[in-house]
Amino acid sequence: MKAVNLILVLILCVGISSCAQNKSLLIDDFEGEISGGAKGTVDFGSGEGSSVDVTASKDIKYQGNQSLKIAYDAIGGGYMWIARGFELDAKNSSWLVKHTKIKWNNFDAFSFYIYGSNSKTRVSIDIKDNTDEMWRFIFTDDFSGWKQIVCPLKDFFARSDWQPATADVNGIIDFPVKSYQFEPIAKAKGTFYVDNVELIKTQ
Ligand SMILES: [Ca+2]
Ligand SMILES: [Ca+2]
Repeated sequence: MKAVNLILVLILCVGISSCAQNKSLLIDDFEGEISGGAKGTVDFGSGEGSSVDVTASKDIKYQGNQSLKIAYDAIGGGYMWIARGFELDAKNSSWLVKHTKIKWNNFDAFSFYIYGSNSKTRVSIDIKDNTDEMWRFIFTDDFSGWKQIVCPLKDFFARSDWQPATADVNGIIDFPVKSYQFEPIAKAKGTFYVDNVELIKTQ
């Protein structure tokens, strides 16, 4: 009986450890209303001549009924942001999971499903940490169709061009992360789509 118990314990341990390695947490899926403004579900805007339009896409989607469609025109000297998360101006832009309820130590990367058009546009993905410090990861739209973009936390770098006035720039990604946002880097014009956003464990 002891040997059988030992085997059962071993099987259980292997099961638990493989579950831990494959752990992922869906934090955004872009189902439901997509809208801007103070009561919007997406916090987005632009300035200095750049423009952006954010809508739901029912035809091009990775999962569910829709994805987030981002049509951008980024000019030199302009700026834009498309953000989801907490403590944003758009009051209904929360993720599926409250950031303060997430066990951040269980994950080491953000993952985004992006539908590209091989435009060669470089797109910034910024995250805002718990000291309002902005961290940046950049991917290039050099693919067509859906692709999982994995952004290891260790590969984010603190933005040197701009930080919020409220930021404590302490050089550490402080948890919980509050929000993420996209910004295509000028000069660029095109469209990309975003669906399932997950926190994942890569190692
Ligand atoms: Ca979706
Ligand atoms: Ca920080």
